[in-house]
Amino acid sequence: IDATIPLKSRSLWNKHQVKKFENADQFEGRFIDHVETTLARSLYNCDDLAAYEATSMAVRDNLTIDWNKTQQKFTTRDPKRIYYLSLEFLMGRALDNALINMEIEDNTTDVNGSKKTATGNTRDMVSNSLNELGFKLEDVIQQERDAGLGNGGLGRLAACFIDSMATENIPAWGYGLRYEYGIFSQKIIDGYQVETPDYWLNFGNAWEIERNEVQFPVTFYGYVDRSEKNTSTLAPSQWIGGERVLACAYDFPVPGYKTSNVNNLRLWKAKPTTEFDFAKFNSGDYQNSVEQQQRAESITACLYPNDNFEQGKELRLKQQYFWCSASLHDIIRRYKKTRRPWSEFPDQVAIQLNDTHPTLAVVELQRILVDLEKLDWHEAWKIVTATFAYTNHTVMQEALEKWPVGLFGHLLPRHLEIIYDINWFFLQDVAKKFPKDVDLLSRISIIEEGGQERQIRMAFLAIVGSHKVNGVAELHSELIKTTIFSDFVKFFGPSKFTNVTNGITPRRWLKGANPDLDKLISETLKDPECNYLLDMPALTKLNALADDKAFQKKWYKVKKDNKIRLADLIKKLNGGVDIIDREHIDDTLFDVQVKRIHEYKRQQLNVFGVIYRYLAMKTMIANGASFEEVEDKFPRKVSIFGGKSAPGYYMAKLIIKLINSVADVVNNDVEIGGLLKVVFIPEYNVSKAEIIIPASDLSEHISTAGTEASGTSNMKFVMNGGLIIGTVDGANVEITREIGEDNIFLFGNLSENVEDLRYNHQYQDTPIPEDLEKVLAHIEEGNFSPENPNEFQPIVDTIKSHGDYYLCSDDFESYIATQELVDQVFHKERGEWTKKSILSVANCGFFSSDRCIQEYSETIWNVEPIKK
Ligand code: 4GP
Repeated sequence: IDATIPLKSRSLWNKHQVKKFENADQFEGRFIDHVETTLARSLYNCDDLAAYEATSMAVRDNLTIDWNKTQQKFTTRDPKRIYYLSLEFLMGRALDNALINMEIEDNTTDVNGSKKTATGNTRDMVSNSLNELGFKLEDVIQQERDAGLGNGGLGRLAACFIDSMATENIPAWGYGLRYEYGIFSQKIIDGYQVETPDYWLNFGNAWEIERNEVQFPVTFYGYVDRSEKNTSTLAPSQWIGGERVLACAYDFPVPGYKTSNVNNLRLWKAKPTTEFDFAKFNSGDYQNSVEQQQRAESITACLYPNDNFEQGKELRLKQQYFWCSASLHDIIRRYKKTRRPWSEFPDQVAIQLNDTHPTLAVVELQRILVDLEKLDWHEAWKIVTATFAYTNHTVMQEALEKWPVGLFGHLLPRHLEIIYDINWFFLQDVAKKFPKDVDLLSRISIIEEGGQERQIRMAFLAIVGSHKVNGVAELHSELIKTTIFSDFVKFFGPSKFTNVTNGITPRRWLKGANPDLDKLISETLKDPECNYLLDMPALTKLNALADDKAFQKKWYKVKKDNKIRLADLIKKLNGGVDIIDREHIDDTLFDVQVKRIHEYKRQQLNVFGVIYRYLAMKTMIANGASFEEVEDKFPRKVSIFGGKSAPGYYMAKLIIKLINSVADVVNNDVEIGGLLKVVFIPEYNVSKAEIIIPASDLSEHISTAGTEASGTSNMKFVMNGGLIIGTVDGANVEITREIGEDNIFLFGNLSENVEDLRYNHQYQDTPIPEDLEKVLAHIEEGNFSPENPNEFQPIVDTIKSHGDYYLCSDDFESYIATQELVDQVFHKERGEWTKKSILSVANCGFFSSDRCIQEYSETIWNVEPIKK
């Protein structure tokens, strides 16, 4: 639609040009406007929730104005665009982040009559205004529900990336789904995880703009017309669809830091079409046809709550196609406005596949080009493969997506034909290149044969359909080349495969989560405007202060205050009763493991370590040791856990119960005099992470070597001055390189030994270390489950009887020895500890997600930032 305003009317539009608030007074005006009109409230009934909504809408108004300008600029300059397709965007809260990122230019003048610039302190200004208006920013912020549209690492990475793309002035949009229900909320009842639905939109959502004008029909089921003259699957074909739904766009402005660039996150919601099924109506089945229409909305109702695991449900595939189809049509509509030929599409459009979830976009683009745009098959395929790039996030078999061809072909008959054709041409090329290697064809085929039913290997399809494939940390990127994708390296050559080590946004994870540390850093660097957040390597200036006693004191004060803030949260969650001993908070090591609960992440190893410590303390006491002697050997420590288990993951749920049962025993044992405490924080999410991470002295990243692709919370902890105990896995490797091996506590077997160790467990009965035997025996005796002594037997069995797949027994002794070293440095060499903490922050610059986006831009997308 061309809805341009005629020239003669434009002066009127310009006269009423909407303006951003640029100072406190204007913000206050906007705030009251929204309270009294948008919210229809008044000064007599404006509570914190209304204040949150009004503040958000005032801030959103500013962002929207910049959003419009940004999009107009992109339209005029017509740069190459980046589209980041992710089924998950784990955004957390938006208001505080927007206040940090948003710059305003204060248009009030100072005493000399010149304009004051109030850059970088929008948050302080809004905070003062809210005070004047009768509110506290901290309380107002608390009113916001987390946008939990993701499971864990993969979804949070997407959220960090869109922040960095906006900050780096990259013309990029994110595309995802607007789930009505985000990741479930976790209650802990009697120690067990109980899931309840997260209807996060209960109070509306001040950050979204519903775009009723952007709607695309999406079709499922049906059949392909293969009448006599339409026999070739390579020629334009007609798919006669069955079910039809509408994809409606909801936009979320994504502000960059210290730039007026505001990018877009477009999320799709499924709605029924307004088309009426006359056949049903005529047969009198009105009720049924309404119900069928309503079913459309179920497509975007809920996020699948699995992390590193694929369930293979039809509705999930429906979600994927719905999202890919709508996004591609939107992308193409925008491209077509430039009136360029199809051949230039890959020069103007780069699409990044965040894992295999959006791989259908590859097939959908081929379908659009061949069936609708009538391009020659091969010409189309050239365009497709030059457009897409694929990021792999895991090597674990159970997480690799596969779809049975029956289910797939029923839902998407034309797409199945196209996949067969893609595979056919691909296998021909493979056979040509390696004519003698007959096994290769079945290994490398996009279609897996041999099982009960043929399956489509989505990762293989993503590789064949992309021009670049990347892993997310060096070790991981090497592993995918030598294991799951080795045949593809052989065929395509190694240059198709690359690495971009993950990163995190320092705006949310340092300035937002840890305002005191941000303040200390900006004062120390004499950088009151916090420009360092755009140039994290500038933090290396802190190296010079690592030994400075006065600086160390200020540094530890920040940590201590953050520990108090966490102790407050834990107290609140515990019904107002303190678990952590306030008096000794300085001498208590906060040892944290927060992440999804998964056997490969080995929370069980951590609990075994806790039980070992507890039993060793009890033995000392039984042997007559004094409190001081016990404290000397096992100084004060609180082990903090948090994380959700997939609802259907039996073993992970049992691990949660074990942690809570151990906590019950340990925390109530007066004999150990409070030297050890165990806490499980329920409902771990982004906003809880923002309180937990800055408070850690030590955090645990202890996955079996070779299983954690990267990890990103490890980076968050380091950026907040927490030390790490970890295995040589994922990004721990690069963290060690950047901050120095003296500043990280590494332990355990290396990934190259994992296969042999597993083999030994299966065929040679590897002995279990004595200390671990004792721990397991204590569990088996029912000491943590007196009412149901066998409750935790399955956990013990994984190690004793089922081959200890995650190698807890192989790493146990070095884990315990390393924990002893941790105790020693924390309790006996505090200066050294604080030095390590300072050095961690000073050298964490590499882990800014801005660096990731620069790497993707240069090596994969071939795109440059848009300058002002
Ligand atoms: C996760 C990986 O497990 C984690 O190591 C990585 O840091 C993160 O992706 C971001 O790259 N993978 C998943 C998944 O969440 O479901 O595959």
